[in-house]
Amino acid sequence: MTQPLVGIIMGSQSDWPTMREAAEVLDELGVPYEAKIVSAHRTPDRLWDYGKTAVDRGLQVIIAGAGGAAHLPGMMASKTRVPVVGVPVQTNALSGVDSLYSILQMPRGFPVATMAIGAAGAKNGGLMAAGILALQDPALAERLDAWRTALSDSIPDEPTDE
Ligand code: RP5
Repeated sequence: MTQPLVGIIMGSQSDWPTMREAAEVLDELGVPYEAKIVSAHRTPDRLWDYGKTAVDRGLQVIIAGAGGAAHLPGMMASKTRVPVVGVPVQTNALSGVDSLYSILQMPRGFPVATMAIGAAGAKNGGLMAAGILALQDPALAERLDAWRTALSDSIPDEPTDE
């Protein structure tokens, strides 16, 4: 089995439809990852263990998504020096602004790279992780460049009426 370089973690099964966007783009780019449910509130011991072992297990980026009182990315950043990319999951009550604010305003010293709310944020989280890994991996850098070019090429010059 290929050693995962990216850890995708999320607070709940209900976050998976959002966080799957990160997984899908990593699949497209051929980046090995793992996906786990790790909740700051419901499984704090699991969070602690994950953070404590992340470096030794060879993880190079962690993408952490959570909604509401979204403490997972920040708590993970407090537990490991592996860079943490935070994804605020959209919520029903406050549309994900609660998640965004919970993740964004980290105290000096323990950064989380916060993405946009929801699916776009999760996809960009995957791309951010790939970009970090591509700095040391020329083959991945080529695949990422090609992915970006294909996206640009898919944008039409002019709008149509459908
Ligand atoms: C957070 O609470 C999770 O990240 C999720 O976004 C939110 C709701 O979780 P469920 O009640 O759907 O399990 O911990």
